[in-house]
Amino acid sequence: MSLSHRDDQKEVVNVGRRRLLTSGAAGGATLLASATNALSASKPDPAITEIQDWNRYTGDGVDARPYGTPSAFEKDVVRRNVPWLTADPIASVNFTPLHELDGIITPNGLCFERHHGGIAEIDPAEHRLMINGLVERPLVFTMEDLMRFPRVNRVYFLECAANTGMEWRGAQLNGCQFTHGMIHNVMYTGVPLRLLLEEAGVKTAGKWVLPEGADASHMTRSIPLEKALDDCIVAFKMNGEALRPEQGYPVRLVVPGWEGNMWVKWLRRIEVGDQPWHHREETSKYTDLLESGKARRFTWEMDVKSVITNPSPQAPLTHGSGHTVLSGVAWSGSGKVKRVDVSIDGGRNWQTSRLDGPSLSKSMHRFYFDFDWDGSEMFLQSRAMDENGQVQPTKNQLREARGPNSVYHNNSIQTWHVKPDGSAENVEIS
Ligand SMILES: Nc1nc2c(c(=O)[nH]1)N[C@H]1C(S)=C(S)[C@@H](COP(=O)(O)O)O[C@H]1N2
Ligand SMILES: [Mo]
Repeated sequence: MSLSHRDDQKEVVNVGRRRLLTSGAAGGATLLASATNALSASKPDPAITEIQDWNRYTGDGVDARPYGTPSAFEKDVVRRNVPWLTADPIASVNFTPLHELDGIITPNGLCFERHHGGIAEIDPAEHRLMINGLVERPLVFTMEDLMRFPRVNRVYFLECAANTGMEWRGAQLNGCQFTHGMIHNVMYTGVPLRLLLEEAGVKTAGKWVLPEGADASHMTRSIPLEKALDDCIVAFKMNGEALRPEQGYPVRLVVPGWEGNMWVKWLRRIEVGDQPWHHREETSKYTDLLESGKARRFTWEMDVKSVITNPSPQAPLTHGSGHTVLSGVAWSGSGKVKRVDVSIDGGRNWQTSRLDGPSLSKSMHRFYFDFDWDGSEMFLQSRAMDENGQVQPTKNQLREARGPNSVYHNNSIQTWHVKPDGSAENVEIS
């Protein structure tokens, strides 16, 4: 897309439309007097009085953008990585810009990426999914075969178990994109894994499944058969279109509510066995070493959690005191979020926020807290509760339970320190 002037194009003069826009702005100003700038006749606003280029010239035609991309003014709304976190960008991670998003769906191009061996670029015509091991009939599916099974649409969050892991010992990264951005929330279309396993016929001894990725990391994780038969999906679409290569094109496993590592991308094989395999990603990784020297393992479910996305360090308050919209996201791997409470004074007083949008099990929920900011400093916190009565802990409660050395499954309450100038900083309250 080009933002350049195009004087060769025919001028569009639309005085009637300009009049309409002017009176529209004046009417709107009465709505939220303190939240808008009152129109002043003495200082004409060129945004109203001048004809802008986009009002004067015709724009791009329908052949200019066969696959649409965001406005050039949204160029900072991108995934970001933290170079010092990993040795190289291949076995690495980038983060969803949560502070730029609203509602509950993560746009495909902004879903954080986590891969251990880079992005596999797979030709779907050459891709196969095998089911073997303790089954009556070992099977191989092409993508075309998969498309002939009955399919379902479900919205689920995927959170990496390491999300917020860098914050365990103290406030570190300055922005919810970095502290909480290893999460995305997507509508998947795919075939229930149960249907494929039934087609293969799981033998009575079969109690576990091992999904395997076709990428260079050969990602494998042990999943109990009950979960595989319950709500797992072999998905080929995200938000209506094909999975992106970085999300596992042409097919990935969806393991609702459970840690992201188990959602094997570029899914090529599912082995059925009688016991867990104890592979790398469930022994040396994705386990939590406690102070006793013992480690927690098989910590599959993601705990109830929330974060305020606006304001936050990357999204300061720029409008001064008065009407303020505080917003954030909440989720729980065990079901729906029932309530999110918000504190502006570091947890002394709590008020219940307004949940808005679909409330779906194991999906992100959006919350808002509309209030009058008096312009003094704030310590913003949010605390989510799910339908099963689980409540987000404070950081100290979490450290008391698990010791100082963990990385994974940090679902503790986040604090942003908002200063009178509206800027925000990641802090910890003890
Ligand atoms: N094949 C394969 N699957 C994989 C991975 C991988 O490196 N290879 N990474 C896992 C991890 S650790 C996470 S958190 C999620 C990330 O999914 P995303 O890239 O769609 O955000 O994919 C999981 N599935
Ligand atoms: Mo992960």
